[in-house]
Amino acid sequence: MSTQEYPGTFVTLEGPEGAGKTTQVKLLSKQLTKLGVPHVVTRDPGGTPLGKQVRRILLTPGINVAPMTELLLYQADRAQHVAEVIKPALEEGKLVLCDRFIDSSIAYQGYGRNIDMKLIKDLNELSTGGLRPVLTILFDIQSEDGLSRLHPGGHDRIEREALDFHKRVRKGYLELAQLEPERWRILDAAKPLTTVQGEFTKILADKLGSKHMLNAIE
Ligand code: T5A
Repeated sequence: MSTQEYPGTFVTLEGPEGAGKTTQVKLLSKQLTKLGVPHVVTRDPGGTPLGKQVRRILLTPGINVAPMTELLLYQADRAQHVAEVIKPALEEGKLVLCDRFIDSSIAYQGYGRNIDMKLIKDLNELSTGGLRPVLTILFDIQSEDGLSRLHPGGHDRIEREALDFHKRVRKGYLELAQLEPERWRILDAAKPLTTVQGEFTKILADKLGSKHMLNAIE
């Protein structure tokens, strides 16, 4: 089911490590709150109490997680997240801004881990009941530059993967965006924070117009 069938609007943010999605969505949320726009900021994995526990398992360094186990844990988190947070908010007419979603599984477990793409897409379909974002913004940055923004020594299990893995993830995102240009917008996340902030709000206003007062954000 696409978000067009709900009164709310579903937007996802994607990108390689350290691209600045979390920073930007927090800034945007402050502006939306000031304007009184009903919205939900959430993240995949970890958007529910169950998901927080799954997230800990997935990201703790030193735990041995086989690629298929990893894929299934992300999908289990997602099924709960859609049922408990995303669908109810969309039914209430809210703007839902989700930090990572189905495309992270394709980029990380597909391009990164080389798991069969069709299997991942089928599992994405199963865990979301077919729910798809109306807009996905790719915060694009060279892998080295994104990784260099992260706190030294504080890297989680995925961030600690080899540079080649992260490069495959980035390449994957760029391919996904090319395959579905009507849904994706690419943003140069290497630019200074305020420049990225301006481009982010412009993309939202251009694509979604006055819905959720997105054209009123400065
Ligand atoms: N994953 C996830 C999968 O493998 N499969 C899946 O299906 C899903 C859903 C999630 C991990 O799980 C993987 C992907 C991830 O590896 P996470 O902690 O949620 O883990 O990972 P991220 O989404 O990557 O979250 P981060 O918060 O680490 O990265 P962000 O959101 O891209 O970056 P942000 O905003 O935290 O910024 C990073 C640093 O850069 C600075 C910030 O101040 C911060 O210090 N910064 C800038 N610096 C300079 N210029 C700018 N423009 C800047 N913008 C931010």
